[in-house]
Amino acid sequence: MKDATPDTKSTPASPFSRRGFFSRLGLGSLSAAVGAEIVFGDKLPAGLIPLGLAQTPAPTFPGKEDLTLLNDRPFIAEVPAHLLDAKVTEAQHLFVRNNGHPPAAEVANPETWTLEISGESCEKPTTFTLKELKEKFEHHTLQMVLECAGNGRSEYNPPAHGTQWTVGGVGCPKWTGVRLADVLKHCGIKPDAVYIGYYGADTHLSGDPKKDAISRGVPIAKALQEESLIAFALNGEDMPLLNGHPLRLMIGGWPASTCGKWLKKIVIRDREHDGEKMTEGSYRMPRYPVAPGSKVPDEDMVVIESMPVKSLVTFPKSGVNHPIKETLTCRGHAWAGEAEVKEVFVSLDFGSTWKKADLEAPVNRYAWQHWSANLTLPQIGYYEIWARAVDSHGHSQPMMLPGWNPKGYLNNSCHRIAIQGV
Ligand SMILES: Nc1nc2c(c(=O)[nH]1)N[C@H]1C(S)=C(S)[C@@H](COP(=O)(O)O)O[C@H]1N2
Ligand SMILES: [Mo]
Repeated sequence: MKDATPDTKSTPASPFSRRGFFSRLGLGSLSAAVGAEIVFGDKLPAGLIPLGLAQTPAPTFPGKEDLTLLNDRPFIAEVPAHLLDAKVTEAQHLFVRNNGHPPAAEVANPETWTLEISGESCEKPTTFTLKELKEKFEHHTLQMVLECAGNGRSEYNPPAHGTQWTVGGVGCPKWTGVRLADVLKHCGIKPDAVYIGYYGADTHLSGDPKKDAISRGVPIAKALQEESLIAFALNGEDMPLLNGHPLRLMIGGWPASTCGKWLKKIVIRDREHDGEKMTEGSYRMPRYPVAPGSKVPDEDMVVIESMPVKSLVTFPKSGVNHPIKETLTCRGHAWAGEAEVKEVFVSLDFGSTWKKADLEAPVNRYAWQHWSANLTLPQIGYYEIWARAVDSHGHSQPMMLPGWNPKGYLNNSCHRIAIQGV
């Protein structure tokens, strides 16, 4: 189950947590972070976090101040569930998952940006300026969920290596761009095409220019779907630099790792794309259920396609008080990868009984759906609100964890929040 405590989570000191980040700093940097010299700093036990730091906001990024930092280099930050309450996720509340270092702002310049389409299965390799792309092809706007396949990873046990996401590696803004299909068809798709792969302008953490931070892709049929976009705007404006400005891929219902940011090149491949993080278990699940902690041979790990059914309680905020015997209208969103959400249920009694929530249709395919339900707290005390969505194939979110997997992907267990009846 997801974290039921208020959103200021404090996980054990993993190398990915804020605590882990501070414990790696030297005394000088610690003093700088506290804002004053630590007078008896030489006596500070190794790993002890000065209390003063508790008041210091985590280092963050302009425009992303409300996010919770999960890692500093590369910058990775998630959003507390209650800040995802808006139907359309605001740019400042969209999570960030970087695998490398983003390009400098001067490099991510729409005036000089180009996109190359090439690859062994491309008939007419072409390089477009951003202006040409925008002029040549029709614009489309769609609201689509972007969710990291590792969202929810922090709950798996034994722990899976990687960013320790709780619930906030997801968002659903409006994306505007040109259809990937229109651009690929313009450049000619050879009959032997099976996959596309992307390359971005970010740099590998090692600084080695020959290495890519990430270079993933999707089968050609998915690339040609009408919802697959090469996006240049988020909610009608330039997207934040951290989310891929000036150009990114948006692939609906699949892991966000297929949505290449700072998009410089798309290759049409005659085989499954073999770029960075396509192979060796990355974004792959065992093809059969495995016991927690098992080692799974690479050949039994298959590429993740559709994301699973999932939901969030975005109102009220976890940890708040609510008067007893007064209606509490709770609400949130639900989404289901390639499928549609058919029903959402809420429970106030740890899953013994469930009440059906009102559920809206998606504004378009791959957008999340809004749900709401009226609850009443019968007496003073502690409660949890649990939400559970069911998709059009009849798949339900598990109340506890889904099957363990080596990389900790696809945790779609029910979201729960805490509430006090007063
Ligand atoms: N060029 C590039 N594209 C990328 C990444 C990256 O590190 N570099 N990260 C991927 C992953 S793993 C995720 S979850 C999403 C995150 O998108 P966001 O940072 O806009 O939320 O971008 C994907 N596209
Ligand atoms: Mo991701």
